[in-house]
Amino acid sequence: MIFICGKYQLNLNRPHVMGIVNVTPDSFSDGGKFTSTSSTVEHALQLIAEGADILDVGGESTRPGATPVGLDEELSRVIPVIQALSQVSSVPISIDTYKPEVMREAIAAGADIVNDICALQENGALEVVASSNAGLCLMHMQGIPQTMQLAPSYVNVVAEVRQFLVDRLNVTLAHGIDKNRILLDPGFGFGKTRAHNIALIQQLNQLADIGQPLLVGLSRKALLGAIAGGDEQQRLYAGIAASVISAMKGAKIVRVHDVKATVDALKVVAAVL
Ligand code: 8Y4
Repeated sequence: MIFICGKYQLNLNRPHVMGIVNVTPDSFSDGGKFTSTSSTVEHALQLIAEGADILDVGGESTRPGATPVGLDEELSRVIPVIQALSQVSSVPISIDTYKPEVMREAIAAGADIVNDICALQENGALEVVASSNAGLCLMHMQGIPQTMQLAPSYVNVVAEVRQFLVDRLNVTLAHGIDKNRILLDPGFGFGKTRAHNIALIQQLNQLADIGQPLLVGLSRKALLGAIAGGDEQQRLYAGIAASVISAMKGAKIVRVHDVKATVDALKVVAAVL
């Protein structure tokens, strides 16, 4: 399976690792944009050295209950990082945003992939991606981040997530975006209970059979804490299990904080697959 994104072509015949690059105000620096940009770029280069195949740059937290950040603040966080990083990165850069203005400026600054938790449902988002050569990840979410974990509800979570992804894939294809530019993602933790998340992992093959490469994100998420215990910093081993199981069940890309450990674990998976 091939994934075309910007100037890159990834051969997804082994599991790939997307490293998470959070761009949030740096409490250790003087608060200046330059210091936070350079320390973020350094962290991103460290993730490449650890074996990351893709970097995912995000300026707004979308974890349950997080408050949204304004457009100008998001732009001022991520654009300088993408500009600097794209000069020195040897791997594709993804922009984690649902805002079409951020997508457009990030692509102009050198981003190769749009990672959209809203699956291009914001007005104008489809057009921005269609008028570029960027790759794209379409993710499922029930509700909105502020309230999505209050009462997630499905009759058949796997069938409903699958239908949503097929529908968004078809809309995207109808806008002229080539199918080898599109990744699909069940959106673990985005309006899903523990039982919903586990059903989706168990039946990940039903999503893989849509025929598009799957990206999954389970790194440090509450599901892992609910299963194995521990706070966010104590979920590494549970996260490795989740990445390994996902890759064995057909996920082509895993989005993680802990790149080195995940790269090693997925080398074992690749040797077996
Ligand atoms: C601790 C650390 C607890 C992080 C929760 C979190 C996904 C994603 C996110 C995903 C895709 C997160 C931007 C949520 N998750 N994009 N983004 N797939 N494609 N929470 O699963 O990491 S942010």
